[in-house]
Amino acid sequence: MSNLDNLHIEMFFDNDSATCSYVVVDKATAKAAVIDPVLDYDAAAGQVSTEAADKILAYLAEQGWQLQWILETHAHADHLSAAHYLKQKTAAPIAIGEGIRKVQQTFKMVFNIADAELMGTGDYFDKLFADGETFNIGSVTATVINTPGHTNDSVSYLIAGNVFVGDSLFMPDGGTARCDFPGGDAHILFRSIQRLYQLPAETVVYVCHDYQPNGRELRFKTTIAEQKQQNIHVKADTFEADFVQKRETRDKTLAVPRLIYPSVQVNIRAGQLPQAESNGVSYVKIPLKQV
Ligand SMILES: N[C@@H](CCC(=O)N[C@@H](CS)C(=O)NCC(=O)O)C(=O)O
Ligand SMILES: [Fe+2]
Repeated sequence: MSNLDNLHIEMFFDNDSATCSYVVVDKATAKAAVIDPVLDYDAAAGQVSTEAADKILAYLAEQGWQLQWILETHAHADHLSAAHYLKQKTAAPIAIGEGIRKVQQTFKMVFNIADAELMGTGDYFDKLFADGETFNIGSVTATVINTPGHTNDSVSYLIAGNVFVGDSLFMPDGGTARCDFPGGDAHILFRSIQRLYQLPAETVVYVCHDYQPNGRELRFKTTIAEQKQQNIHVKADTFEADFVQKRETRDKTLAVPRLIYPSVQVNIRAGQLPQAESNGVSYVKIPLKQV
């Protein structure tokens, strides 16, 4: 049997943040990876909970599959990651692109985090992937493609003819992700998308968010060919300058994500809550700005 026949992909949707998390399994060896797992968070109450991650754990247990990797496509700014929780439960390592160092350093400054808690060297993560690095999910080879632009650390995972692009591309009618977070750059995103567009036309693209434009049904899976023909921001023949203008114009209209502060502070720590203070309680900070 080829790698492709052995592979099973299951999507788990988080309604609150419109996030698509994935379980990718090599059925031949029963080894699995989870991509972009979500930790539930009630912002008003400051309550973290694990329903979404527990669903993934229950699914893996039911199927008899063993978690080998916890993969992040980037440090998300709109939801908390369940990576640390899943690592506690399964002992699987947490991996992300090596650009996380830059992201940690940026937000270490923004949130004034002490060296003792966060160095900005990729600490908290078990594995930092370089561009082109390969790793195994059971007997299936996965390749890391650096796709920065939405964030400095954005990567895509190419797994046996399937590519998990994080937020570098949405479904064709959703276009692309914003590039206005610290470290974001529309020029760089355009070049990352050109790299993805070099993949074979039939490569299946799995997105990390679907905001269901115009109220259509949920979609999370397309192909490189379909993206090149139909993506509303970047088609095969789109010029970089035109994309950048469209992206930057749209970014000026977007509100700050609702969960950006808690998300970033937790996710640069691989889903771990900030160190508890002397009373045993963890806090997230909000840097206040005055006009
Ligand atoms: N309304 C959402 C927005 C989340 C958001 O900004 N998502 C990013 C990806 S992390 C994005 O690129 N959105 C594109 C868009 O809204 O056009 C929230 O508050 O969480
Ligand atoms: Fe994102």
